[in-house]
Amino acid sequence: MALLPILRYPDPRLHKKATEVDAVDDGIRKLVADMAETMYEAPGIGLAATQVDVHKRVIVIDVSEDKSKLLALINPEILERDGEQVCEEGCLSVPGVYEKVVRSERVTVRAFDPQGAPFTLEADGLLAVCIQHEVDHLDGKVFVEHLSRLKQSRIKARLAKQARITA
Ligand code: GNR
Ligand code: NI
Repeated sequence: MALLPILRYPDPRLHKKATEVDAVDDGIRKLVADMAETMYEAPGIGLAATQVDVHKRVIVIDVSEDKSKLLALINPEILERDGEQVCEEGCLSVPGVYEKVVRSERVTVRAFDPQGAPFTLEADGLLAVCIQHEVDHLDGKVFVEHLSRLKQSRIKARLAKQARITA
């Protein structure tokens, strides 16, 4: 297992569209294990491969209280969406920024597990938010892109300033 460095917004690599995994092999299983370790260590409730500069359609999620329910989704596809919810979101690639985003309340997602078996999951609440947030990453979209242009430029300016201070 290994901890992977997480890309920080605004990094152009966060806007690459990830490609489908064509075979769930040991390389993908190692990526899932490393991403899970990186997510738990951060700590976060989800991580998309895009955030660790691997542009393959792989996400890990664990929204459980005791961090005991790891979900790995390979080639996730949102088949159905329903309703609306507003959640204050954060992102490991946008540290220190928390903003309300409107998303679907419920989603049905189909994906492959690390054994290569297909499964379908119905999710609502925070899990549904997290699935949508992570699938956005795979499509090159960071949550701040759901906010107004003004908020986006303020966030960019703040993070650039912070990067100068910590450099
Ligand atoms: O750790 C995370 N918390 C979170 C809170 C509200 C909505 C979405 C998230 S996902 C985030 C981890 C992350 O950046 N995943 O891409
Ligand atoms: Ni994120």
